[in-house]
Amino acid sequence: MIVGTAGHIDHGKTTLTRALTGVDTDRLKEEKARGISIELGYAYTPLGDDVLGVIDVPGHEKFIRTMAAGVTGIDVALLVIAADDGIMPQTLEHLSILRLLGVRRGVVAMTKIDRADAARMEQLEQEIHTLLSPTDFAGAPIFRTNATVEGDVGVTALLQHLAQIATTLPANDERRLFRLGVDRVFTLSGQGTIVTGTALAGSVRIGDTLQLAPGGQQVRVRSIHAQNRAAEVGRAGQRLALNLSGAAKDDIARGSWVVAPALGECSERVDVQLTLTPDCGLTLKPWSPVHVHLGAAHHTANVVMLDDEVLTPGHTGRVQLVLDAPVHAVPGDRFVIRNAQATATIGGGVVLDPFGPARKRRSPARLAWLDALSAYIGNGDIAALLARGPLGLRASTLVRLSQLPAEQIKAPAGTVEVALQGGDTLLIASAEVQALQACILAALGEFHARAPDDAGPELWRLKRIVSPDMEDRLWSRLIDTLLKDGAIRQRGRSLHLPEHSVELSAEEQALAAPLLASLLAGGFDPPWVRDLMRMHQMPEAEVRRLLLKLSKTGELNQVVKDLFYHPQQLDELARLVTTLPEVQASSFRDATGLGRKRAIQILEFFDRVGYTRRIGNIHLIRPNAAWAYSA
Ligand SMILES: Nc1nc2c(ncn2[C@@H]2O[C@H](COP(=O)(O)OP(=O)(O)OP(=O)(O)O)[C@@H](O)[C@H]2O)c(=O)[nH]1
Ligand SMILES: [Mg+2]
Repeated sequence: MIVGTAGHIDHGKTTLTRALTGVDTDRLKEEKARGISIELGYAYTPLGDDVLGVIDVPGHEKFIRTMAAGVTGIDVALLVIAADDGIMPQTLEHLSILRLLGVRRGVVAMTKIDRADAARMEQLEQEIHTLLSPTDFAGAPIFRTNATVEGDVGVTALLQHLAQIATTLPANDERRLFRLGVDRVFTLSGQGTIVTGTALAGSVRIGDTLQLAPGGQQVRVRSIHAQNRAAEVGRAGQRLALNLSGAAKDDIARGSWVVAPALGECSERVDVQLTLTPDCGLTLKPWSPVHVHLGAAHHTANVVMLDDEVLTPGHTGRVQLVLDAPVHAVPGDRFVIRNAQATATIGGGVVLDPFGPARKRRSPARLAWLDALSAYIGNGDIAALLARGPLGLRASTLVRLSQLPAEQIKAPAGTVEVALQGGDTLLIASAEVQALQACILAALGEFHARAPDDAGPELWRLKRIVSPDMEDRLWSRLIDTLLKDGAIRQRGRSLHLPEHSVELSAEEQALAAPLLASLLAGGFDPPWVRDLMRMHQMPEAEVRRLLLKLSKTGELNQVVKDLFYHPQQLDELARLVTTLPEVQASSFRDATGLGRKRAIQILEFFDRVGYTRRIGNIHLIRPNAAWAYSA
């Protein structure tokens, strides 16, 4: 069990910690000289079969950041209030931080009772009860202590009470993947880099590979101390010291995380539910600057509103925190925010999506997704998450969000799985698959209605119309199924509904055959409509009409007005594109032997049909956008 102290400066937190554990946590020279705590102190003592770990925090208002880092992951708060001084500003601020971070169990020590009379203590107890009554700490017992004397009865009673709480703690969640929030890093000569922190989930064994987040370096666990004892395994809820190989001390800092590799991804944008305290005296507006304390990390951030345009004191709303650096977080993680000057704690809340988007942050789909994450944090229901991921969810994303190993994630019945490149799997509800197929059919119908003379869109062009964000493998799979079922058909590279057809009469086919042959023979530089007119002694309008009709049946492609390419030649040009290290007008011109203008026209055609995408002067082949669609 881990207890964290809290309370105003000089109220006796460190003295009480020493009385409980026998350990003096004020070890720094400066701490001794000034008689105040500056750094977090750690002390351990046996407690029944268990070990009691005490994290002693500094009370000075300048060290709130250190305090917030210290109390993440504690089981029980020990609120220390001096009998003579009573409730003071950091009593209130620390209490507020404990509440915002979701610490639910607490006990109170009224210290320095040798400095107050009975009436004063009675009165202070009343004040403490009043202070705690609206909180989770309502009714917390108050122990009267004088920790400066040996064998103080109050301290003994407090220790007994803590031992009793230890027997009632719920089992820690070891099913989830390992996460440890680092609050200290140091090197031991001859040993390497040691990190300490509280394991928030999972377990770790000697030899395990973990990852730094942020940073991404893989590290190996050389040895473990759990609650100050050498151990083979470290578990959720314990304070651990991990000896890591693969990372230097400078790679890690307080606020870093050491996590299972599947949890390593970090983000600078975190969508959260934020509550401002009623007395914070501050209204948050778009891009308001704040300080964020998340785990043991401290960052500055700007606020992007997701619900209303402002957030007023005492209210809760969803915002995106745009942080100064990437952070590790999981849904349900608690955080505290302080004002821009870092002089007051103004609120806090719960992480919803650790990977907030940069665009379309407040679209209905996003807000519904955040709703689903809220529900998920409450009930752990993955089906609800899947139902809200209209384009499916990657298995790796589900692992990252739930922190459950892949084999423990049970996709609900009726989930369709699509293998993705790189080994990941896309999970999507079959109802969503049907809805997407309906969307494709509707989009094709609209396309035909708008362009009745067009054969139909190419595969990737249709995807851009229906859903540019969809995983390409899912798209291929949907089209595959629709083709197999006969719900859509393919002609050349065009997709169309069965009822949409452009037919050439026998007479037209006879006239078209020599035109097609000339275009094929023309290679990369086929004849224009006017040339064909001369070559085949046909009226210009007739040639143009026939070629347009052929392009509607997919037998030709119009690259620019009056210039048609045979699909075989386009296939070859598309193949040439893949051979270029960088596809630009000049390199493509050189590869094809065409003029610059024509090279550009062809590349623009490839852009238009969705084979390539132009960024600046470069045309990138769209991922997975195979030129010739093969089911
Ligand atoms: N008389 C008396 N003095 C106490 C008691 N507890 C602590 N003190 C004294 O109060 C002073 C401050 O105690 P600390 O334990 O350092 O206080 P703290 O809360 O840890 O202070 P910070 O960490 O700086 O916030 C020290 O001189 C202690 O000896 C007590 O019960 N009775
Ligand atoms: Mg102290």
